[in-house]
Amino acid sequence: MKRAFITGITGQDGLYLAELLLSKGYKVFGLMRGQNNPKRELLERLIPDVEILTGDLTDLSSLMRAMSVAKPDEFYNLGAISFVAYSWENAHLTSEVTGMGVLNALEAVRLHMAATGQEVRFYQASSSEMFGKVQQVPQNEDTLLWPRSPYGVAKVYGHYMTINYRESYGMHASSGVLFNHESPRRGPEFVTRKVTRAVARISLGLQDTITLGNLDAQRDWGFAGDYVEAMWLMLQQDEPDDYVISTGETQSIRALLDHAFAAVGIDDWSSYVELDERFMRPAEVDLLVGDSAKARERLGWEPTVKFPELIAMMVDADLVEQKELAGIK
Ligand code: NDP
Ligand code: GDR
Repeated sequence: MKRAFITGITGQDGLYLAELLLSKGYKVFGLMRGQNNPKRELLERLIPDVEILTGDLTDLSSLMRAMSVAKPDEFYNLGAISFVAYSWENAHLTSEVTGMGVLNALEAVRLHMAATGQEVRFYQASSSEMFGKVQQVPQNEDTLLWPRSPYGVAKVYGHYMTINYRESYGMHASSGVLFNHESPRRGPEFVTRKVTRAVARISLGLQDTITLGNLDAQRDWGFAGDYVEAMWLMLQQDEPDDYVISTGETQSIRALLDHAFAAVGIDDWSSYVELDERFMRPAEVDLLVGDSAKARERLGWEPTVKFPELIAMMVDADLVEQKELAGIK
């Protein structure tokens, strides 16, 4: 039985990845931070087969302790402060967790391998946010990195540190440069879920409007369930490498609003949407569209869910959740 260790187990991707690995017969361990993490209950209810180990990416000794219990064949480093807007307000903390946390994870793996002789394959959750200022469209593995947020800068550090450990120590360390991916499990602070949840509430008469920032930004949005499959595929290759994972199609926030409101039968959303400077960013990433030809060729990976289907899936799930919360039959 293969063993996997996942940091960020309580996040969107951690949940999907744990389900995928369990379905493949893995024994799965997940790192959970905090003394009384409110997400523990959700994790235990959704995926009771995951063994939870406590620790924090900023605490190397906690990672080493977790490694000595999990003894994983595969280490997926998904833990991060992942909300870009928050990273300006907490730049130092973001650098510690999202940047230096990768170094701690790599060190925990390297030291465990040296002490036990066990081979551990490593996955780093890199991000299209590293491309930042638009240099080239579509973006691929060779595109110049020009991050535009403290989060993006921290991810660049983690990305190059992963490459460095591969080159310095011969580690099987791969970095997935994943473009935005969403699902009904997406955190409500991210724009897709913020919109699908608000649209569900507006259609049920529970809310009047939604307040947003920049409606012109464009993102290459895919389905999280597809993207965790790519993570696993990377660690099944003989050689470690870096891969862009994307759909190759981009949509604006306006298009997101079109699809989400259409899902509840509203064609003209203008009276429901308000704009507020508070949701504008000090530096924006204007256009993301990925070229995942390398992953398609070498990993045989393909996205299966198109954008309209993804947004409809999220609105449907939010309708169910909001009805339940409001006691609507
Ligand atoms: P989420 O924000 O949903 O999950 C982040 C996870 O990181 C949570 O489990 C959180 O735990 C954990 N975490 C936060 N701080 C720490 C810490 N100090 N020590 C240990 N764990 C910590 O992110 P996603 O699931 O969406 O993304 C997974 C990874 O992929 C992240 O690294 C993200 O930056 C990256 N990524 C995501 C993309 C996307 O579109 N979703 C695209 C590209 C990259 P807690 O429950 O305690 O808060
Ligand atoms: P992003 O996702 O920054 O791309 O990072 P997010 O959904 O937060 O923003 C996408 C775009 O929408 C614009 N926007 C708003 N965003 C939010 N959150 N709230 C708003 O009200 C709003 N109005 C407009 C933003 O300006 C932006 O252009 C996500 C995260 O998952 C990262 O961890 C990951 O690395 C990248 O995707 C790839």
